[in-house]
Amino acid sequence: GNGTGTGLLTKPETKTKKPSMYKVILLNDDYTPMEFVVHVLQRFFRMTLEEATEVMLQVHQRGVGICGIFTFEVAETKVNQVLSFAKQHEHPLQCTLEKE
Ligand code: TYC
Repeated sequence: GNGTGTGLLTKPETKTKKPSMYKVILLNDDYTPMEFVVHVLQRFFRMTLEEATEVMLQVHQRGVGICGIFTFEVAETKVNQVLSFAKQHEHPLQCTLEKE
């Protein structure tokens, strides 16, 4: 149908399906420097300094924060990039996926 509810016969739509979306969640800890978290948010989530600072403070104050919402493959890649980068710099920063 064409979604107008007229009851007119229309060509069936091509079967498309919205992909499930996943939140990338950043977790607070007591050791990772605030500036490092801000840098991670700018580098991997393309945030401005202002946006990154806001998300970092949210995580610092509330324990968790959302970095962004992506398809599974992109979200999984972002999580791996953050964990790898944190490990390289010997920070315990944790990051995970959550189905929306
Ligand atoms: N709580 C950390 C500190 O006081 C800062 C921090 C913020 C760490 C966000 C992790 O995801 C995080 N240095």
